[in-house]
Amino acid sequence: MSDHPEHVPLVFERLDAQEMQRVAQAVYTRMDQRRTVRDFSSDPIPDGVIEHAIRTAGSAPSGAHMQPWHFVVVQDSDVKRRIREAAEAEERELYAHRASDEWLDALAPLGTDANKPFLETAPALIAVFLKKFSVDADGTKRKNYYTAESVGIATGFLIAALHQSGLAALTHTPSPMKFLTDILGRPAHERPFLLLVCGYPADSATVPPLTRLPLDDIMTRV
Ligand code: IYR
Repeated sequence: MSDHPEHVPLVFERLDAQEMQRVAQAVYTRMDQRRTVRDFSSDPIPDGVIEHAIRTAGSAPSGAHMQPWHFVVVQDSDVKRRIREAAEAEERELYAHRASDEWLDALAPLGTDANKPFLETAPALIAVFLKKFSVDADGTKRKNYYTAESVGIATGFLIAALHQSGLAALTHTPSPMKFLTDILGRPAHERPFLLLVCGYPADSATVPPLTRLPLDDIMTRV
């Protein structure tokens, strides 16, 4: 029973223990196959796949249910080219001047540099924006809460949904990303959060031989 008469009954399906264990393991096995990809094919993405992944992202929990996110899907070649040019200009600064030696050493195993051809090759870029506040239809401003946590969770949902749908993605964070606000014409109260590059891996794609920390290193029981 709830003290909130406007609330509605929860829809929740309990699985039996065996089914839970099977599903938990299957989800882990599938998610553990996800790898960040930096070499993309230009093959187009079937209609509706990105839209559903963004619906999934939009189902994430958020502070006071303010849903402080906006997703811009970029498929136009000219806009992708402008984003690539602006991102590479920032990345050249980063690799040549802004990044410390410690940072460059940490990046070395990934084999990254200032060249970002995937920003044009990949069929879709999803620019994720964080809204410090929302503006209602009548122009009223509403403050949003825990925006970084909320948008981070939604982006995790998005990456998982793209992977489950059979697409590869790259979390790209050229810094600073103000150029995304300008090129994509977003309002000043939205802050670029990150850029997700989406598509199929190129046939020749390789990935660094990363390992994941074992459970004992990432989990403590008390
Ligand atoms: N934004 C740069 C550098 C970079 C930084 C981190 I932390 C990475 O995990 C990967 C790259 C780039 O995209 O090359």
